[in-house]
Amino acid sequence: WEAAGYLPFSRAKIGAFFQERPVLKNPFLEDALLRGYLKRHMPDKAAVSDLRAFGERVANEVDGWGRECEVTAPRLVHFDPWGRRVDHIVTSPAWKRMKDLSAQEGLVASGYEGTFWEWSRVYQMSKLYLFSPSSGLYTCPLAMTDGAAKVIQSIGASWPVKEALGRLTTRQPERFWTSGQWMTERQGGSDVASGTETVAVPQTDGSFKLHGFKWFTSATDADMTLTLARVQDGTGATTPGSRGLSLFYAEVSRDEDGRLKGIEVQRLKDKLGTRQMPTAELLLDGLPAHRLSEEGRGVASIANMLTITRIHNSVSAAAAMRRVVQLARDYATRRTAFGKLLKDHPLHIQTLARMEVETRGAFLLVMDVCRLLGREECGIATQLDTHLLRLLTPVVKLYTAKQAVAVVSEGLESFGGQGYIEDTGLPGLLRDAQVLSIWEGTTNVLSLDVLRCVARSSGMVLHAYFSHVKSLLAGASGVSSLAPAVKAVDGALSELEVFVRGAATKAPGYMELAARDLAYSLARIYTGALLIDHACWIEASPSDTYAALRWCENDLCPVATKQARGCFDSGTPPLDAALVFDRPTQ
Ligand code: UCC
Ligand code: FAD
Repeated sequence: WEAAGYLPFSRAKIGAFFQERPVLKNPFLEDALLRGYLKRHMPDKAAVSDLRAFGERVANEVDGWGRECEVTAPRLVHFDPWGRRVDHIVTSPAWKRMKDLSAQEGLVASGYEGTFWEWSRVYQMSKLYLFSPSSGLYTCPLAMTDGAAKVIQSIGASWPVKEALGRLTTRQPERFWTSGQWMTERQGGSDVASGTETVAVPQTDGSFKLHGFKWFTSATDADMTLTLARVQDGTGATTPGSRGLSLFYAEVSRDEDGRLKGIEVQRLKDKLGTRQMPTAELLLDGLPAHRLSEEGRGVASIANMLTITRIHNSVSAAAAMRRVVQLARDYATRRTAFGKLLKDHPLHIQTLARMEVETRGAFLLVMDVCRLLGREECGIATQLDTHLLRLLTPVVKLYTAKQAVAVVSEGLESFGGQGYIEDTGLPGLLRDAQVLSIWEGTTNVLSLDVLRCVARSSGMVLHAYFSHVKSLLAGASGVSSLAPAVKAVDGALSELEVFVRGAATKAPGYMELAARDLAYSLARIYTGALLIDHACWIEASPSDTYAALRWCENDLCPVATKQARGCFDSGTPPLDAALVFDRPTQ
């Protein structure tokens, strides 16, 4: 009976078929555009072989740690067993391994070593792009660490931050420090100028003690932080608004009893995503700090950090898209429906191709901003480069964040029901994408930043934009296969020029309403030009041309389309408000 399998109490049979999981292969080798881009712009053998080796490590080792970070979320221990307050944030062993790996692989350091000269940032960000979706969100502390290093470097590293700069940019794990970026308070994260209540009380030795409440502080296990506060005068008064804000440096350390010096961790946030990483509310209660900026120059001084973290955000957005496309592509070769593999269903492949076009566009836009950053840091940026970097930083951040949510969401659907199942690891990709448009400046706040930077440059920034897009298009003249794409970008650029010329005559509220569509137009037109430019490369593939053509089928200048429909006219806001607050009359 037993041998024949007729045992009355044998294990229930659950069928012989099991779905195959999508397999993560070396993300560097799998990425035709990344490899093509690097071959075209920095064909340095050392960089390429390092990225290939790192890609192997990501697929075979790091991705598992990332998963461990997700399932072993950080927790806060307020008290030790004997009742003493310790505020200890307990993170997973995998999270700690990520820190060591980040130092060893130079994920921050390589941005400062200058090994690849003006391409050092492209190299560093390419590595982060491979790392990000497997990093368990360790890219978040790395972004802030990079941003802090940039601020310290630009201010001039003297005591006490000289040592910190060395630690932020070292490759030695035992010396490596990460930094926080504590800007958001309960009254406001976008409107930092009105929202900051934290005060800095001067000490006799020239240092300060900070008192306030920081409402969101990510990767709070950091070793140091940059933060904003208002210096109190002798009477205890402070200056309101942006002019009252100064930038401070503080180390996160403990006293002999193991208590955090000048900090109480109120609680950890219970978040939709980014669960791998602790985000805390902090009471600053006499946190020892040093003022880094001149008094009242806090926002302007932390702007360098914002530039870097916003670029990191964009790298992570493009990386999330690339990862979901790679997995979906692999799955399409394994899963059968209606008698054939998904890869043989043209409608499914059309869906993946659309995701691929978005991913390619995002990648080229992000890398172009990294290229500009690298040029600026090597001191070889032209005026045009500098203007473009300032304009495109908020543009790339806001646009790629939205793309990432859309592409990753579509990507989850391509796995059918399995895309919704937690222990596949796939839903976390979507949850983590959702934050990209919120932190480091929301879409609207960054759209307004674009307007401000355009207004403050007296047209110079837009002039740089128009000339650069035209020069990219000029390189494609005579390439017949790209002609429809060139025509579309050229046409959209003319529409944008008309819109911008007319803007001077409009009431201030008009441009505010147009801000988001203007930012989207800047992103889509520029990306179209980059895709065309890449497709003109002598070694470009037919798919590079096809991607450019497909991208340019979209509405590249939504600000002109919406303007023609009267969307920004003065009659619109009351109608919008009436619609939003529409209620039954009785
Ligand atoms: O959210 C956070 C997340 C931490 C996790 C990091 C993850 C990174 C990616 C990881 C990937 C996985 S940290 C908090 C981030 N918070 C924000 O981003 C704040 C959003 N709000 C804004 O950006 C606002 O526009 C403000 C706060 C900058 C507005 O402040 P003000 O004071 O009203 O701004 P003003 O008057 O426009 O600017 C004051 C000065 C001016 O310089 P001066 O005085 O010389 O004319 C501006 O030109 O600051 C300068 N400035 C800038 N400069 C302002 N913004 C910029 C900028 N973006 N670039 C250069
Ligand atoms: P609000 O400013 O209240 O915005 C609410 C809405 O209003 C948004 O949709 C916004 O776009 C819109 N809005 C605001 N102003 C305007 C305007 N003028 N015109 C049109 N629309 C407008 N902050 C830190 O400092 N450090 C951190 O480490 C950190 N980590 C974070 C981690 C996570 C997971 C999250 C979710 C947030 C984190 N933040 C951090 C905070 C983050 O930077 C802020 O939440 C963000 O900047 C938005 O600020 P807010 O929450 O006050 O939203």
